[in-house]
Amino acid sequence: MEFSRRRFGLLIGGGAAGLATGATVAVGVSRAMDKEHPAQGGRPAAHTVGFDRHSVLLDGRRIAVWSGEFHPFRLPSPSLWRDILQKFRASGYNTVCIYVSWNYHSPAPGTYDFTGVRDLGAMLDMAAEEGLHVIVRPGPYINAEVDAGGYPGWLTATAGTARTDDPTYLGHVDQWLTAVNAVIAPRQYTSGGGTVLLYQLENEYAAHVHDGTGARYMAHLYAKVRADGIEVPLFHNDKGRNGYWTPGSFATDGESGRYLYAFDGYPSPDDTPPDWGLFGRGGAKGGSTASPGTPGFLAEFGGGWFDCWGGAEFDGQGYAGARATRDAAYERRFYLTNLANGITVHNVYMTFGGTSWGWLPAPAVYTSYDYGAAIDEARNLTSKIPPMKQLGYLLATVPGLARLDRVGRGDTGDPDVVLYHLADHAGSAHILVARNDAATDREVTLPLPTATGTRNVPVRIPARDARLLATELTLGSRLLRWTTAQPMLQQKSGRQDIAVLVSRPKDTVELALACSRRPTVSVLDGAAQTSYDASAGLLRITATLSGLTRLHISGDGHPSPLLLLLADDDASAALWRHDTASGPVLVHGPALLRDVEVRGTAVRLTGDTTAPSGLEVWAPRGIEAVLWNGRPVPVAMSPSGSLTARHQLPGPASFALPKLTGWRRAEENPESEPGYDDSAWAVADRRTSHSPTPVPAGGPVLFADDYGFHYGDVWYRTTFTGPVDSATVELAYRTGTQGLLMAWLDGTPLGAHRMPVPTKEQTGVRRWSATASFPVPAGALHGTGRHVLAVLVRPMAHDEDGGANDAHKTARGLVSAAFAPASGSGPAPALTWRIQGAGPADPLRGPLNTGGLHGERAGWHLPHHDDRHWQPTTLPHTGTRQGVTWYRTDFRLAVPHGTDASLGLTLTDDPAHAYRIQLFLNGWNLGQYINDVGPQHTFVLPNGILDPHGHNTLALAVLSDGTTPAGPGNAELTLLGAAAGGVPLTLVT
Ligand code: IPT
Repeated sequence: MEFSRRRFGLLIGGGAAGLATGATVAVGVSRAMDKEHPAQGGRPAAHTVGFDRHSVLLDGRRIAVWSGEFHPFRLPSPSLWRDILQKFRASGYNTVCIYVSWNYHSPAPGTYDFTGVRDLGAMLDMAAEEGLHVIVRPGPYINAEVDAGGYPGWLTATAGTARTDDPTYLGHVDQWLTAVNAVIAPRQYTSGGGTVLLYQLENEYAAHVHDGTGARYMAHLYAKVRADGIEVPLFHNDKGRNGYWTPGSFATDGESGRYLYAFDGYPSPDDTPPDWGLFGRGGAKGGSTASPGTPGFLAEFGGGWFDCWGGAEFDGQGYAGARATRDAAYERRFYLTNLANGITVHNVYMTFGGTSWGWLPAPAVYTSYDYGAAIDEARNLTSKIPPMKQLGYLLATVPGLARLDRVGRGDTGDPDVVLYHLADHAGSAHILVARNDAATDREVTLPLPTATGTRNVPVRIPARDARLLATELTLGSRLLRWTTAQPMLQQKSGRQDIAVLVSRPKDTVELALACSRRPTVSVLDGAAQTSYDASAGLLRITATLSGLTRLHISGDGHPSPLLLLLADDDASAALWRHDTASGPVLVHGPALLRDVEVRGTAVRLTGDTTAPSGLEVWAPRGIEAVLWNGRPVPVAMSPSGSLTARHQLPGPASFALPKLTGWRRAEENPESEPGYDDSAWAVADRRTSHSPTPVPAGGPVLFADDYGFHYGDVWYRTTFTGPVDSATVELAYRTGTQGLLMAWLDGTPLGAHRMPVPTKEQTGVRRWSATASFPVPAGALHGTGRHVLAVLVRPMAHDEDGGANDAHKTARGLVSAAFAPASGSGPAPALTWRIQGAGPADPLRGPLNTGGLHGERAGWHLPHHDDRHWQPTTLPHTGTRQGVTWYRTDFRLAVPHGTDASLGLTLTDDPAHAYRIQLFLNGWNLGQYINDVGPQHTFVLPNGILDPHGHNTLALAVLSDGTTPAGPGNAELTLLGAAAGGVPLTLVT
């Protein structure tokens, strides 16, 4: 945990990291790269990552890889990465899967930055410290709803078709891979320096599958990555179970035994879960035969879905809508089906979605990438966590689940209820997954296979839900003959065996435990009926679940008593297991258990409470004392054998958020003024472009990317002399959805034009373009004087390149601009344009932080900008001026120490007002608000960027199109979550 204080940035010149000549790489230096943890290089591998057709094998040990997706680049605050990683591990994941977005790390060709919020090495080290394996996916193409699908802006202006074997493109790719692999290679599990298990090549590459190009491209990537010292298994995520890029399909050597087939799936909530593994129909492309030699591997499986501008995906409900439709039942129904189908490498995309801050978001999506995921954008665990945890803990404590053999389908007597029957290959257990595909709850009688014959047991399965049942399951030294409650975990703590089984609140569950001797049973908590059948040697238990039902079972001839905990989902949300060197620990009560350390006779727990909570600890033998977040907690031994706190742990302290007042206001867009000096701007005089957007006949090229302006707003100016006999000026432009253009003639607004938004049916058409046609005011150009036409374009982002057709190179900015000649007059004048966009990349905040507004170039967004001469104002504010106006204020926060508060900025106004805001917190561009489009009103302000104990500066850059009154309306800080606990915070400076 101290490493973040030791970490520092270091610049390595070209070649030092094995880069192509001239490249500059800045990397963080951290544990895995120092001499105690040497990098790879010639010595024998410390560990192995292998696999067979059933699962991944770590050092020969079978493991189900249960992974969640998290994008560090969507949380620009490294100390909070640890928060997310701890929440992953506590929630039952053993692996985190990350994309690495090339554009985030590369402001210019040959320059790669892995420092600060881009410190990939630090993130990988943290994952290792937190006991998580890592799947890395550095592209080069990632998609991921980010600008250009992760390609750097500068790559949009280069030759060579991307995602092919074009040598120019591959030259750039190799430079990126060299840089990123230098960070990853020493942190592989095999090198002993880290926990990187698997590495993805490319992303959902469905083009050029059959024409040779794709195979050559994939083979090149394979060889390059291997040459860079990546020795763990590689894989590709097929866009569906198409059988694309299976082992042997592209690389001719070296790949055997070290390459996996994986695929992605994003079913919608009312789909019937697909059978694609053990229960699939097979065939050349599908089912279990897509890659018979490798384990079932879902590289991405929907844990939610992204929403689009205007809230199109979830009927304006935003991510609450995603979470409501892809809910806990969705997770059980699909993920348990995946398990039943032999999927043993399973990654949930997203588990924490985060924020597409700055100019990261692809055109379709807005700033929040919450995704409706199990952990929300404000870092809160949601109601989607319990199913994840229940399954994750089960996989961790019943290792046989990493290899299940198909037995067949059971008959449920109900065509809507599917029953998968599997057998634990290593043990005696039968695992059953029962799934209700109907939109109504169903009560069915399930035939459960036991060693003593079929047991018919009644089970209620809610609409579109599923559960896992088991028979002949070993619990410590005992055998559970059958259970209709889903096993969640088993462990031995102290002198007793503990087993936890779960179901929905109010479910009646039935269990039968093999007992050759009549046991002594006490129901310690809750209501349960038990009966002993001496002739069958069975203890039968039924209970209707409410909270945590506890039974203590002893005297049945086994060395240890058994504590049986029957938890409903809510109770399971408060149960946490953690492995320590002294043995497993189980905790009940708090909102989160982050870490456990056993020292002498004390167990030191760290974690969070979100309300006053009980605390109960089942600890290894000999533990007498409990500390919670460093403070001793008086405990007593409970009848359940736990150390139970005598008093509740406190919840978070309450505190007030300041009102945002003291606003100051300044207008800008000096670029629209005729007298503005644009002599330093680039002349837009290029004749050719690598963009697939046609250059208008006769040119010139006006595309912003061709002049090095890749992110945010772009200005164009042309100076010409009159007279011009024209009634309109025609400005053709491209921006991606929700883009905008404004024009001024001699400083007078001509108007604004907004990119027409495609209907839901048109969303597949990505290359939005439009022509703004503004009337020239009568007589404005009749004289012989000098005139200036100024145009501001707000491009939204580059298209993604899902189809591998260079869509990311589609033009942004003006395409053509001319006065339409009046009828009967001569040709309109040829215009020479100058162009200006974003300045040099911010070395701290990266290349995607700012665009080309005057205020951004002049640092108006930065905390130390002197705004004393700005005009004091209050919000809400209304005005109809066309152009750019900034608002700034400062506020102090005094969040109590020890409280992890997650804050947001909420903007609201009359939805008829047409304006948009880029919001900057302490200089960081944390999002774009479009008042009359939405649906996002609340923007997460991550701690680290936000100083919760100090002074903060907010700057709003408002673009108003002059057609309606423009805001900002109301702006206020909102509390999105608070916990007593959290991780140590380091400010990002
Ligand atoms: C798949 C991509 O691999 C991933 O990057 C992301 O875009 C995700 O889906 C959607 O959020 S694309 C697939 C759904 C066609």
